[in-house]
Amino acid sequence: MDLGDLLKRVQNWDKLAIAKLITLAEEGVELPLETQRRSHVIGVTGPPGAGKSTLIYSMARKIPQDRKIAILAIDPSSPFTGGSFMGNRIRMQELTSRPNIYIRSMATRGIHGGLNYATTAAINVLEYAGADYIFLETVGAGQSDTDVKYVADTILVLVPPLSGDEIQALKSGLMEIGDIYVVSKSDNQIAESTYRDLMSMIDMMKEVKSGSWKPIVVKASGLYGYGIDDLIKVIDDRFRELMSNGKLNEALISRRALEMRLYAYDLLEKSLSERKDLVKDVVNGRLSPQEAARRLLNAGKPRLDHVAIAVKNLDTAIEKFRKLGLRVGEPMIIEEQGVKVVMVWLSNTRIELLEPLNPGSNVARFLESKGEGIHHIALEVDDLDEFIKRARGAGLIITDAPSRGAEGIVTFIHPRSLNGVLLELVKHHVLNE
Ligand SMILES: Nc1nc2c(ncn2[C@@H]2O[C@H](COP(=O)(O)OP(=O)(O)OP(=O)(O)O)[C@@H](O)[C@H]2O)c(=O)[nH]1
Ligand SMILES: [Mg+2]
Repeated sequence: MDLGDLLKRVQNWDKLAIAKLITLAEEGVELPLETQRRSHVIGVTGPPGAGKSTLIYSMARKIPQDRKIAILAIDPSSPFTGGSFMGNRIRMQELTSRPNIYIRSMATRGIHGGLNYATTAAINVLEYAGADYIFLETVGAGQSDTDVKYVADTILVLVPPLSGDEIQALKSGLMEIGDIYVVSKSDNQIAESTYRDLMSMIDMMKEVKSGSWKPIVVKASGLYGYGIDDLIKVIDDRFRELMSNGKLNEALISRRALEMRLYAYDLLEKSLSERKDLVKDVVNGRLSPQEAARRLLNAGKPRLDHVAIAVKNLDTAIEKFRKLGLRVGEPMIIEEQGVKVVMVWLSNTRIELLEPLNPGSNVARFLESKGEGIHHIALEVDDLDEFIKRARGAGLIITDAPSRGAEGIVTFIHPRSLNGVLLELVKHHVLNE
């Protein structure tokens, strides 16, 4: 089946297709999905055995069947610990048979115990599929909670019936991230005092927590279905508020940024293992760790931004580069420079293909006198003015005052003053500038 068909089936909430697409994402297949906000992503966290799974299943059973629900269990505890597994599995099987409910557990962890990129990719797939609710179960421990803040619109913290001292002893990180606190297993007698302790704790926190949403404390029992309708109502109120105040789109930005960060960590780990030589140089004192880090990331400047090739016919040139298996961008017309350009993306730099727009242009004259070939080399610099000063100091000729190019401010060093090479200097636009 091709990807287009698969995506269409995913958008029709075909559960098999959803599973297939998430598997592809887990395998690292690149899926440039455009995500429109429509799902309420709800992180459910709390200490091991707090009743998270039971509560989620109980809510899923009560949410109207015309709503689409996805449940992602992240880092589920081993099936062989605790007595909870069999009971959960029976409840889970009952839910998976409903067409509106999709359940998946994701056993993989990211580095430092945080979320794995597969999780964020799965959330994107599920939102794309049109889920109304996406429940994300994580064990309340360490990095995965910090990460959940970046992907969830709402965080439910489950606190089982505990004594006041035990609540104090809960990891402080866990007690600060909640939008909704649930005293779980509220069929238990101690639940009432846990509720009171939590209320007074939250009251103190309300003064410091900014924003219009004030954390709420709810009592519920997933096992006996008590308090579940109220909890669903609180969750839905919260979603309406997030939709009306624009927070839903802010959350999308932080989710996609986390996703990039997770992929970047992955690449970083890979390059670290391939560049043992850099570590050795740091150990020997030949390189500072800062410089080694820049080299590892290829982040030092000036860097080679692109090599430009003048061509007579852009379309036939594009064809050739495509056949080489390279990723070719969209052609752009740049009136100011009299050219039509397209970028060919390589991992560390780009090739720019230039076709003249009119016979009088610089590139047209180049083609006439020299024929097709390398037209210029472009360096990306941090401080354009400083670089120009240095070039002038070295007796090089700057052709024009810096002006706006396609992606930033550019100027050129004349080939006559630099061994026959036209050198473009570019300072990229900063996002939102
Ligand atoms: N009395 C009572 N027991 C509950 C309730 N909810 C869950 N339990 C029990 O608590 C145990 C743990 O429940 P789970 O729902 O698996 O808890 P969890 O937080 O998902 O556990 P982990 O994923 O292992 O961290 C099971 O034995 C459940 O039957 C409840 O509302 N009341
Ligand atoms: Mg669980």
